[in-house]
Amino acid sequence: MKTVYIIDVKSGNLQSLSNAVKYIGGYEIEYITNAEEFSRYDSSIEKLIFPGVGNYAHFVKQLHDRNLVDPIREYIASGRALMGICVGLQSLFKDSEECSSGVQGLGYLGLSLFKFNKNDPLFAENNMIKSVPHIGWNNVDEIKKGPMSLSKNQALYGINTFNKYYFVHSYAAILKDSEIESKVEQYSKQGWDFGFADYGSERFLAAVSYGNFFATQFHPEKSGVAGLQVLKSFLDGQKYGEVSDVEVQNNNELDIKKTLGGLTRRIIACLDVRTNDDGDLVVTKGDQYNVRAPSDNDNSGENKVRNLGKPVELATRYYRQGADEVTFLNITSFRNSPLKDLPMLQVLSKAAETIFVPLTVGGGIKDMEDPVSKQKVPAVKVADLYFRSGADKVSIGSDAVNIAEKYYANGEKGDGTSSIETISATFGVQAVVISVDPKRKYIQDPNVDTKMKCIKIEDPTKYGPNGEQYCYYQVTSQGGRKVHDLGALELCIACENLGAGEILLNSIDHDGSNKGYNLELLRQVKNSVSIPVIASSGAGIPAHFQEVFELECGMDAALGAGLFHRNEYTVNDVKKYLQTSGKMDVRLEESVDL
Ligand code: 1PR
Repeated sequence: MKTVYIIDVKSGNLQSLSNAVKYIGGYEIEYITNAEEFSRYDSSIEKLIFPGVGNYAHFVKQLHDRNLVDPIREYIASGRALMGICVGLQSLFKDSEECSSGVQGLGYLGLSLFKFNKNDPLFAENNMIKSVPHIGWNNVDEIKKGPMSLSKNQALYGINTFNKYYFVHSYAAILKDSEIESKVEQYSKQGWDFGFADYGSERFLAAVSYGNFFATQFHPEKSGVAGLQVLKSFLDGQKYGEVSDVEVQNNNELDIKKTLGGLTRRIIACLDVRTNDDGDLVVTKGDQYNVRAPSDNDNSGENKVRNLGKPVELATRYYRQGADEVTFLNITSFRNSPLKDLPMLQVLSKAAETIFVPLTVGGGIKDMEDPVSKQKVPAVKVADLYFRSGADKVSIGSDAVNIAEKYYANGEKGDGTSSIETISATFGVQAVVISVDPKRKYIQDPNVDTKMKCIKIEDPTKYGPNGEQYCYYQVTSQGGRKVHDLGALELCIACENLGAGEILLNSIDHDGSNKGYNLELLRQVKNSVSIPVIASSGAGIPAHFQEVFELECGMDAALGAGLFHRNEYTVNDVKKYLQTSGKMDVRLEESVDL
C-alpha cells in the first residue's frame, strides 16, 4: 500500500480528507505536523496534500512557526506531486487582505487574495446583498491549459465545467481589474493551468496547476462523487482527462436559470438527535419542538420520544439522495455535557467515513466544565473535539443568545472571549453557524411596547388574538424552554458582527407543521444581514423549497427534517422538482464507480 502525506497544522477538519482518501482506497495516511517529521519522511513522500481550513493568517503563521515553509518549498522544487486545498491554495499566493499584519504567503503566484464584495452590483440591481462567505456548490466554468481553454469534454485533474464543487471561503484570488487579469495571462503563457469560477460578478481562481503542483479553492473531500474524482485523479497522477459525451450532452440539454451568485440551491437534511427513553441515541422530530408522541399511541400512559431512525443510517441515506449538507442537532445537550457525550462524537466520526458533503453539528457548543476534572473547557476546545470527529461547522444555539445579550449590554461590542468570536478566529467564520429558535410575539404598538424591530402584519386573518397588527420574533434558548427579551433579527445582527458565518433560522411556530416556511421571518432577517441564511421549519412539499428560493425571498439554503424522515419525499424528489418546475440549478448526486 502507498502512503499519502498530509500537512496538519491543526486548523480544522482533516478527518474528512483522510476519510475520502481511505474511501478511494489504495493509500494509507501519515500526518506531518512539523519540520522534523517532514525530514523523517521526506525521501519517501510522493504525494503530499496541503489542506487548510479557516483563517489564512492563522494557517500561514502555523506553517512558519512549525518551520514547514522551507521543506515545502524544497519538496515543490523537486517536482513531486502536491495538492493544496482551500487555504492550502491561498497560501501559495503572495498575500491576503484577510491578514492586516502583513503575513506573507509562499508567493508562487504573485497575486493577492481579496474579500468578496457583499455590495456586488449584480445583487444591488436586484436590491439584494451578496452573502459573504461564498458557501455552497458552484461550477468551475472555464478551464485553461496554459493559454488554451479546454473543451467541455476535457478535465483538469478530474475537474470539468459542469460538475458542482463545494466552496466555503470569504477571500479568493479575484480577478479584480485588468492588471490582475493580464498577470494571470502571463502565468498562463508560462505554463500554469487555471480553473475559473464566478461568484456574482466577481471572477476568481478556483483551481491552479503547474507541473505536478495542483490546488483547488473548493473542497474535493466535501464535493460528493465529483470531488472524490478530483482527489482520485490527483492520486493517480492523471492531470488531463476525458469526460464522456453522454455526460456533456445531458448537461447541455438542461434548461435552468442560475442564481445571481452562481451557487446551486442548497438542500440540507437535518437530524434532531437525542437519547430516547430506552437510552438509545435516535433521530426524533415533533412539532413546535415537542418531540414526544401523544400517550394514546401506546398503552404505557407515557409520552415517549419519537424514534424515526438511527442517526448514521439516516444521514447516509440523505447523502445518497443528494443532500448538499447534513446537520446533526443534539437537542438535549443543555442537560448533558458534550464532553461526556461520546455517542454523539461517535455518530459524527462514523457518518464522516462515508458521507462526503459538509457536516454541521449543534448542541452544547459553549464554555463548559469538564465533568471529571472540573476544569474549565473553552468553547473553542469543544468545537475542536467535533471538528476532529469530522464536523465542518458547529452550530451555536443557546450560547448565541447569551452572547448577543451581552453584546447589547456592552454597547454593541464583543469582548473577544465568546464562543462565536474564539471559534471563528481559530477556524474561520465559515465554521460558525448560529441556530436561532424564535417564536412570534404579537405587538400592539411597535413604538411603545418593544425596542425590537417589528413587522407589520399585512393579512388581517393573521392579526394577533387581540387584534395586534405587528409582531417580532422573540428568541428562545434551551430548545424553546427559555424566552428572552431579544428579537431574532437583533440576535442575527449581533452574531454576524461578532463573527458568525451563517444563520440557521428556525421558527418554532412553523416547526413540524408541513405548512411551509415562515417567509415573513426569513425575509426580515435576510434583508438585514450579509451572511448566508438557511431557511428552516415547516417544509412539507417540494414547492415550499421553491418558494424560499424565489428571488423575493432569496434564501441561500433550505433545510428539511420531518418530510424526509417520514419518507414523504426524498431529497432527490425535492431537487428534481426545483429543476423541472422552477428551472432552478441544483446539484444532482450520481452514484459513479470510482
Ligand atoms: O442550544 O446550542 O445547545 O443547541 C441545541 C440545538 O437543538 C439548537 O439548534 C436547537 O434549534 C435544537 N433543538 C432544541 N430542542 C429542539 C426540539 O425540537 N425540541 N430542535 C431542537 C430544533 C429545529 C430544526 C428542525 C426544523 C425543521 N430543530 O432544525 O429540524 O424546524 O423541521 P421540519 O422540516 O420537520 O419542520 P444549543
